Amino acid sequence: MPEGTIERTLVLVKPDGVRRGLAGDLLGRFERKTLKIVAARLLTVTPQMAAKHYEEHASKPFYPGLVTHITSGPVLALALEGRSAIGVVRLMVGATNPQTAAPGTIRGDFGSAVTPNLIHASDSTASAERELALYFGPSDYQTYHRLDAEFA
Ligand code: D4T
Repeated sequence: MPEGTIERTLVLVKPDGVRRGLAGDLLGRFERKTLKIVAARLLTVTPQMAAKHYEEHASKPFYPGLVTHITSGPVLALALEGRSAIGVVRLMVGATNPQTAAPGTIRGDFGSAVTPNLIHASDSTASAERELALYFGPSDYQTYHRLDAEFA
């Protein structure tokens, strides 16, 4: 089985996750999985950022509610690095609808509604590049060694 290349992905703990006090628990899951935090920021997403972030959904009926939710309070933005990080994080996050997300996934364990579904994670290399650039500049990234990760 190939080990997978080192990738970076964007995770947002959405306002419902921050308001519920789950930011630390969710970040801890990624750290324990040996994903490395290479940038982090607590911020409130502006309507302009939300429009860019969710541009692919602009024509969908749920778009206004999605933008209202993501701008409703602070999010914890994380850039995570690791082998096949994009796919690994998507697996850990689970299906979009928490009611059908598998137990053991973040949405399966903690969620109950589809708009406040706790967390966002990039779904492809192209999305990760585009989304990371919305939240982080080049000087936000840190370089260090994780003691427990074989790639660190
Ligand atoms: P994100 O992009 O937030 O990681 O979610 P997913 O990749 O799992 O799901 P998505 O792009 O299809 O949806 C983006 C975002 O829209 C919300 N949503 C989605 C909603 O409020 N109502 C809906 O019916 C759907 C399909 C939740 C996630």
